Amino acid sequence: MLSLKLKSNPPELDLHKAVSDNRLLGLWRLMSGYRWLYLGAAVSLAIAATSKTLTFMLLRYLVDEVLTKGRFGTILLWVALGFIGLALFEGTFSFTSGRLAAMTAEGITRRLRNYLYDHIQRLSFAYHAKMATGELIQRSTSDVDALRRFFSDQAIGICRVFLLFAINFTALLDLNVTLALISTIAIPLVLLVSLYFFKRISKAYEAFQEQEATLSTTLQENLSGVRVVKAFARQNFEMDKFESDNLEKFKRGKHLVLMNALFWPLSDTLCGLQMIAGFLVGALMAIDGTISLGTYMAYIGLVGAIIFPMRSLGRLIVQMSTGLVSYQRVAKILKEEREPLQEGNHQPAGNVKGELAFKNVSFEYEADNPVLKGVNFLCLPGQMIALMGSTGSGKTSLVNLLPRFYDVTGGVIELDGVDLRQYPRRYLRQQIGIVEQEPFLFSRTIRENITYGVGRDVPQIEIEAAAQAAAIHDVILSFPEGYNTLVGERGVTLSGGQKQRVAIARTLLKDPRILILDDSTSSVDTETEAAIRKALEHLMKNRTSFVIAHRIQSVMNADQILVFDKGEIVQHGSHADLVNQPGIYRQIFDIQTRIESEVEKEVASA
Ligand code: DCP
Ligand code: MG
Repeated sequence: MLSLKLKSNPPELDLHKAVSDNRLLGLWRLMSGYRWLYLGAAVSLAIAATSKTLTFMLLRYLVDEVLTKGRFGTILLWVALGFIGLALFEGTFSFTSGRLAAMTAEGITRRLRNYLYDHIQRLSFAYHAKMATGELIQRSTSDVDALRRFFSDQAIGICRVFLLFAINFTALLDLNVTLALISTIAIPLVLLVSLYFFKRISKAYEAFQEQEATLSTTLQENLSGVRVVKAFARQNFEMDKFESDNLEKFKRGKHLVLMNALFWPLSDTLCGLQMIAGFLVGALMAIDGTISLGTYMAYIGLVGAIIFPMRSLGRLIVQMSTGLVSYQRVAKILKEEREPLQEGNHQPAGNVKGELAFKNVSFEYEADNPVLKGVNFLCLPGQMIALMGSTGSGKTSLVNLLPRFYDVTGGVIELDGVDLRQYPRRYLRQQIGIVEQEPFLFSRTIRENITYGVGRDVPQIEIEAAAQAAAIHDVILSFPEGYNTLVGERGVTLSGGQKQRVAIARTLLKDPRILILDDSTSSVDTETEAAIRKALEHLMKNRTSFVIAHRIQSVMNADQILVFDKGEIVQHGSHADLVNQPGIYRQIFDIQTRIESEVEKEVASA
């Protein structure tokens, strides 16, 4: 039964609901499904501890009742067997207890890790925009590991402390009441010292973890931004920054170690003094005959057994602070609301038609800092809308409203006459395809990257058709392993234009009704641009398309061109309309044609 349970997956638990501001309650809930197992660990521990204590009691019996009274013979054999039996019991059950505690801890953290991974990818865009990746990684690795230690060592350790204390104190009382009380006199003192350090070490550990998160963010950003670092030859600057973060971590680590270094000898000294006092009193009592020799010998063993938990109690209380801090840090993520994917009552059976109406739309990331203001336009199904405008004018923000990465803060966007907010996000996102300027490809095969969003087995013919339409098929075939070539770290590195075309193939396969192309052709050479433009024309056919571009050539064929400035539409019309009126569009047109004709002239003269 036990092994069955262990092999299967961890029991389901909605950790978002189970999270609590009360850390102990939260940890208790985290154990759901594992409490019996943990109880098993505690019971095994109790058996092991009792066996150990009984060994000392048996020792007293041996000295006082057998040896002193000169009773040899079979009784001696029984006593010997008793010692062996108790030793076996102690060994077996303390092993079992450790195993069960470790299994509980592994199970709980495995479930927690899986849940966190899933939870994090379901949080909103806004959350990911403000939360550093390194911080999230730190919390789902190092902090989760601290929680594992909490369950496998610390919580069961506390349990052990109380068990050992209760059992051995009972045994001590049985030996001699005065002696028992004298041997535990320092306990309140040790507790006080522990509590004093608990708070300080908690704080020091929290500061340390925070700094470690900062450091891993720095590292992670430096690695993903390594091109920029190299291109700007900023290695020294980055090194200095890392060094100063690292120094700060070192300082905080030093403080943490100092706190521990102060606490442990202090509590050890208290415990040591306590032990010596006990031995002295015990010896005096044995000399003047108040207690027997056997009692004194058992007492010496038991004192060790009762001082040990006292010593570890302090340590455990202090170490537990790390588990509690880590719980708090993980709970902060668990507490975040997920982005609802299904919410919304308008879900047409088939695809949308793709008519979009922006009615006085405004949007802000932060209160009182509008990024879009009073945006009005109507886009008919299948039309191509081009967005132009200086950087930061709100183009990306506008298209991010369509898949509801963010929701409008004023006005309304209607899709086929229905408020966008009535559509479930999941459905909307199935209807919309996005090709970003620097598309992200996974470190998987090209085939997996192309079929990423489809969610079914796609026949090779379909994949190749999409790749052909995206003008990337021939490139893929030129790789030794064709469609099975790995992309990224362990495989081929694709150029920006190639990546884009893989992304276009990916979007073609998805076959969305609405298409968003963000800056898709601004960063490639003319030949690639021609190939991409052809691929894009293919992609845009019969779909409502939003194209963000900087080149006039990319937007000339659009049904409507919207020119943005500071979040407002300042010009709106077809290429023919806009080129004939004064304004930003005409200026861009003039500049670009002038540059082009100059380039042509130079090429001709060369
Ligand atoms: N902004 C923000 N928070 C975000 C994203 C953007 O506060 N998560 C701000 C930065 C800009 C404004 O919103 O001031 C508009 O940003 P956009 O990304 O929408 O701008 P564009 O896409 O028009 O600029 P570019 O052409 O550079 O892509
Ligand atoms: Mg943008």
